[in-house]
Amino acid sequence: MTDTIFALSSGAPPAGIAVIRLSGPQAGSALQALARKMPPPRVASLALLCDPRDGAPLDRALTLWLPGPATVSGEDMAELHCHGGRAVIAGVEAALGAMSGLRRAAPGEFTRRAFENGRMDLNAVEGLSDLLAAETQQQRRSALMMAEGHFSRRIDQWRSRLLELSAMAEAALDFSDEDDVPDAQIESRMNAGTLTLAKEVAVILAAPSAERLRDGIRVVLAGPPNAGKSTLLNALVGREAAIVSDIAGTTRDRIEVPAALGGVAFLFTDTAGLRDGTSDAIEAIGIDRAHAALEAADIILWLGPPEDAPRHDALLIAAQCDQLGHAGRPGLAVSARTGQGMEALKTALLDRARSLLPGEGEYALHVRQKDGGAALHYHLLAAAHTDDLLVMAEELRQARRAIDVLTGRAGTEDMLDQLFSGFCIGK
Ligand SMILES: Nc1nc2c(ncn2[C@@H]2O[C@H](COP(=O)(O)OP(=O)(O)OP(=O)(O)O)[C@@H](O)[C@H]2O)c(=O)[nH]1
Ligand SMILES: [Mg+2]
Repeated sequence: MTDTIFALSSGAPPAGIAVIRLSGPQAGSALQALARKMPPPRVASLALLCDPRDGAPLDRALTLWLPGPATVSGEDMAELHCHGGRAVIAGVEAALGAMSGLRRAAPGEFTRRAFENGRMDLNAVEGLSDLLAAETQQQRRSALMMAEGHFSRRIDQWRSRLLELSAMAEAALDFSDEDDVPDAQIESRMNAGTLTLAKEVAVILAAPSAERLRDGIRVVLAGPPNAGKSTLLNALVGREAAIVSDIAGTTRDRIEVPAALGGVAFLFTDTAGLRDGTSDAIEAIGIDRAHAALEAADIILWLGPPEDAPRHDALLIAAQCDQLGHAGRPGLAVSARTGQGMEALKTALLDRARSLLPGEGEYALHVRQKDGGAALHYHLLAAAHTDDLLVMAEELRQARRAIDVLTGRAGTEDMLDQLFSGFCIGK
């Protein structure tokens, strides 16, 4: 029989209230043993919890009895909302642990059971993981949509249409051995149906990146030595993260500083000043690193001459405008010292960031989901562009497999282990 698991699901004690959750076939009998009565399902009921071993009172708590399968884990569940003191929690947990068939949950085990019982697919699990880690409102919005299953439901719809197309292909193949072909146009009708589906799936490929949303939009500050990059970085992130001096070549390494502006997560990178022919070996390494950072940048703030900008979409900054003015210098006039132009720069950054992040009612996708979507799209297109029924049926089979990977129906066990172990205990 499956173990019944329990864990403290609320935050670290001491706290006002501690929520201990149970999930598994013995959740009900364990609750009955502690509370000495069974509350009606899904109604919060006050009870004096006593240790079944000696009858000693443990705590007065609010109890919930949630019979499965309509629960988050898909199993019978119970919740004990106790006082949040360490000794209370330890006492209740010790009483639970002494019952046979009950044990402490591993990290993410409640969610793993939800996944295994088909209550959540892999996409919803990832959304939940992102929701627990969300620090900005934008991260929260996208993760919540994912956790609530918006994307999962869309994939389910694609899956049923794909199954219909597959069934048509297999049926047509069966008939093709016989002379009286029931539908002469079957291939072209199937091509059209598959192409429509492929076009819908293509939205996955263009979706904003969840990694970018989580880790921050990568903004790289670059330009010649002494341009004022480090000073500008410090002004943007609001602290002295990088050393500033009037010695050219002060910054040698990449300095990465995460910061949220206007509710959006950014990862700012300060780089070594770019110049040719330095004789300093360490500075030369720094310059190489600066080039590598520029390659991976989402947004470049370029503080040098416009003609030397590393990319045509770099945001041109006329830095130190309090001292150098901006006549004849294209770009946004900014002074990190006086604050002139700083608001305009932040607005420009947010405008650019918005195009890389999910808009209202949209969600971001992880590399895993995009890769899965790309495989699905590839096989659908291949099926849409062949008039050979055998090839079509095989491509549709591959597409079904890609969908199963996307939802986690087909997945490697170690990937799942890694995902669930990233959760906290009690989730
Ligand atoms: N007046 C004025 N001086 C500035 C401003 N920004 C930077 N400076 C000065 O310019 C000098 C160089 O600034 P840094 O921020 O170290 O320049 P950097 O581009 O990081 O230089 P490297 O790290 O050597 O490549 C320092 O003396 C700063 O105080 C500004 O907006 N106004
Ligand atoms: Mg510097």
